[in-house]
This record gives sequence, structure tokens and C-alpha cells, in this order.
Amino acid sequence: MSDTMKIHSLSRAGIMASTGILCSLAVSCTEAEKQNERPNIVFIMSDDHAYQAISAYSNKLIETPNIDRLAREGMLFTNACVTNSICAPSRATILTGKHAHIHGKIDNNFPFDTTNITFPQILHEQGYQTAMFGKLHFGNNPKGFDEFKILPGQGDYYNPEFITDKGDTTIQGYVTDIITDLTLDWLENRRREEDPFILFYLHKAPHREWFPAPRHYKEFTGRTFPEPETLFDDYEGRGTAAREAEMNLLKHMHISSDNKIYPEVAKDLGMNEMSEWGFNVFNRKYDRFTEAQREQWDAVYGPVNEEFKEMYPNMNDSALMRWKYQRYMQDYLACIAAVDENVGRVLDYLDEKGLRENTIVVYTSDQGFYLGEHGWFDKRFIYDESFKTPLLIRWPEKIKPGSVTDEMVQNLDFAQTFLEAAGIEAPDDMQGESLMPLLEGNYEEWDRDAVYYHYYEYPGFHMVKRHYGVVTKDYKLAHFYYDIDEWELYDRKNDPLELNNVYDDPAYEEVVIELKAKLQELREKYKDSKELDQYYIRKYKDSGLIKE
Ligand code: SGN
Ligand code: CA
Repeated sequence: MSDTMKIHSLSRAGIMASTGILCSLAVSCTEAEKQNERPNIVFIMSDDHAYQAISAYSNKLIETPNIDRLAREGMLFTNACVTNSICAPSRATILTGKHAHIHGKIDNNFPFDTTNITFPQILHEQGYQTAMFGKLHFGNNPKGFDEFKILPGQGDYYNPEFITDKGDTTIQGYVTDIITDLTLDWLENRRREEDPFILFYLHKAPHREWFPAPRHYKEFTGRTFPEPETLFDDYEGRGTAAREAEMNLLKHMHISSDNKIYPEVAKDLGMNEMSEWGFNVFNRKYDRFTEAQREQWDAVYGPVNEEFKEMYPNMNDSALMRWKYQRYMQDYLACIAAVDENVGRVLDYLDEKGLRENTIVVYTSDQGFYLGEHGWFDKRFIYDESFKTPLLIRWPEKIKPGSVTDEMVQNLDFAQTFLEAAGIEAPDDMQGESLMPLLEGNYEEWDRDAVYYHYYEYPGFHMVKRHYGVVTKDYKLAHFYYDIDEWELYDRKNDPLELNNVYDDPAYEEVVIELKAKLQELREKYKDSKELDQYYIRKYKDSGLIKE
């Protein structure tokens, strides 16, 4: 561990001893004694869970009563965002408390550099019991964990494989339920009562290709969801990047793997414009089913296919777009229904076992997601739906129930928050801010006025161009670079849907000057630079991801 780290406290028992307090299970603790106990942390993260699909934010699409409990009993963050809207970089930022250009995990391609110090390693050295279950997606195993069972790469929805340090196993069933079973089993059977713990409970759902649990097939395939205002966005008023991104429901969403039309049905209908890739992915997933699972699937998705066969010959593009949106939402939201139920199981367990008061429970996602807004699925852009991420935190000892904050917090801030909560001073080179003042309601102590964002994975899946930018509560300024050189400015208050790039509008001349200065200030503060931009482009060239 770095010797710049000044450690304030050791084990929970150590603190008790030093304050002359002995608070065992047999003796109930007074409030003052509890104050001295280091909190447990349950970090719940799902994959690609849009805030638009959590009813604490909006109940237009789905009710999520269990996730909402965290807002009701804790704090809802309405302006939480990521530093780089893609899976593995977000996870690396969470664990290291650093921006991607510093920890080096800029995209999903290269493995995480395990010489980085992560906050669970520090907690572990300081006496925390550490465990991780579910999706990590790092290309290597987590360090500093007493126990982990993680999915290889993206993992599978049905009968998934898991990696442990003792070998791999395949577990029959549905991934969201299994990850929860593993989590509850650890809490019940291997948690050490004498030590505080940090538990990472990491869902694969609702990541593409959105395979729900059988118990939700019928209900969700029968539902119709409201369309977003910008479903038929023509990208006028934005830049090249929005027009060239490959994440449009009509053009880029696969009829088989995404919309669950059997490859033979799609081919019979002459839908060969989609590459074989989507057909192959569907077949691979379908082949994973046991016979019983396949029967359950066919019983509901068979009729969906039949209906589509009837309708397709008479569908124009907008009808197909609308149908695809409904199919997408039905499966995506059904995946979330299972996440919500399972979060409820874990919260119930904590409450029943007396772990409620002094456990920080976080619910978040590795980034946001487009649910048809701008005609899109996927993420990556600095635009709100992918830049923002859900964040709800319950911690009865510190957070006033029903708190809401619109302060701009980032996934960058978790590491320092948890270290401070545990009484440990964070290493100097972490780049976030501890959220403790917000959690404790000391809003005046929070003075961040802008956040920095940088996305790299281009060329790559969905072809979202490289860009970095600065975001304040009022504005968003982004620079798209590498094979273009374009700036975009959005007026967040007057144009919340981000439909008009006002970068060249003379009325915003002053704003552009101010924000460019702010952007430069943040690039310097976080040690990002043109040289690093070039370094990461060169890395793509050297590894063949960019062909010269
Ligand atoms: C897969 C998905 C993409 C997605 C990336 C990254 N395609 O490649 O749509 O953007 O993962 O997602 S899929 O049809 O194979 O699922 S991330 O969450 O891991 O960053
Ligand atoms: Ca993700």
C-alpha cells in the first residue's frame, strides 16, 4: 500500500478497544457506540440500467418498488454521471477513483492494469472483509477480495459460467437470481460478524441482449410502453458524431438477437439486411437453454414471432421502428423487473438481520442508456441519457430519509466516499471528491461546479466518435476529435432534450469562452492532455484497432 496513505483506523475491534467500548452481538450498542463502528458497504450495480427505468426517477416505463426504497429511506441523486460512458472504464474508475486516462482502462478492449491500487484493496488491508459477485468485465480478476465469483466477460443470462480463484463453475438458472443467491449465501454463511464488510453485488442485467426471466415473459410481452419524444430524431441540429453513430433502433438493432425473431423466421421474411452476426448471437444464446427453458421461451416468444410474420409484410419503416421499440422495452424492462425483485431480497435480508442502520447501500449502474431517445439504444455519448447514471444511497445512520440532491456527482467519487466512511484517508492521487458532506446534509460544503468527461472507444462497436467535454448544471460543451474536429454546446436548461447545438450561435459566444477555459482547467486538474489523447490513439494503431 502507498505510504502516502495516512490510516486513521484499523479494525472495528481496534477502534472499540481504543475508545474503551466493547460492543459485541450479545450487548446491544448505544447510538454513541454505533458511531464508532465502521460501516458495512453493499455496492449494488447493474449494467446499462437507465435512470429513466427506475420509478424513483420516473414511473413512465416501470415501477421499481425495491430500488425506490433506497430513495425513500435514503438519498436520490438526480445529477449523477460517469466520466466515460462504457462498462469496463466505468468500473475501473469506480474502483480506483481515477479518470480513465490515468488508470489506463479507456475502453472495453484492453485488460485492466492491476498495478492500479483499488479502494477495496485498501479496505481489505484495513480489516474489511471483501466479496464480489456478478459482472466485473475487466479481463482479469479483482484484487483485494476474500472471495469472488464473477462472470467471464459479459457473461450469460441463462445457465451462466462463473470464474473464482479456485476454478470455474456453471450454475443452472437465470443470472440475476443466481447472482443474488450467491450474495445472500455469502452474507448468511461466510460473513465475519466481528469485521465490517464491503460486498459488491453486480448484475449483468439489463445488458444487451436483454433476455428476461421466464416468470416475466408473459406480462412484459403483453405490454405497450410510451414512446420517447425523440424516437424519430433526424439528428439535424447536432454534429457528425450523432449522425454517424450506429445505435439506431431501426438500422442497427438486430431483429434476432435483440428483438428475438427466430433467425429462420427473419430469413423467410427476407430480412437479410442484418448481418449473420445477429442470427449467430441469437442461436448461441438459444442453444444455452435447457429443454425445459426452451419450452418456456417458445411458449411465449413463438406467438410473438407468429404475430410479427403476419404484420411485417405491411410494415413501413416507422411502423417497424415502433415495433422494435416495443420489443426492446418489453425485454429490457422485464430484465429490470428481476433486478428489482432481487434487490428487494437483499434489502429484506439486511433489514431482518439488523444490518440496516450501519450499512451503506448504494444502487447505481455502470452508466446510463438510451431507451429509444434520439432513436437510439446503447450509450457512450456525453448526452444526458448515457452520461447520467442512476444513484441512490441508503445509510440510516447518516442520511435523512427522502433526501434528494441535484449536485453533480460522478462515479469517480465512490472510492473516496467509502474510504472516508471507513475513517481512512484516501491516497493523494485519487481524483474524486468524497460525497460525505452531501450524505450528511452539509450541502454548503460541496462546491463542485463542473465535471469532466472523456470517451475513447472509436473506432469500435456503435461507432461513437472520441470526445471529451465539460458539463455544468447549465451547459454542456464537447469536443469530438480524431477523425473530425467538431465542437458542440448544449443549453441544458432551455434545451433539455439536447436537440440544438448552439456552439456557433453568437448569443452563446461568452458561454463558449468561459466553458473552454473551464474545460482546459479541468484537463489540467485531472492531468489529461493532447499528448495523452494522441497516446491512446497510438495504442489503437499499435494494436491494430486502427488500420493505417
Ligand atoms: C456488446 C454489445 C454492445 C455494447 C458492448 C459494450 N453487443 O458488445 O451493444 O455496446 O457490449 O457494452 S452485444 O450484442 O454483443 O451484446 S458494455 O456494457 O460492456 O460496455
Ligand atoms: Ca454497461
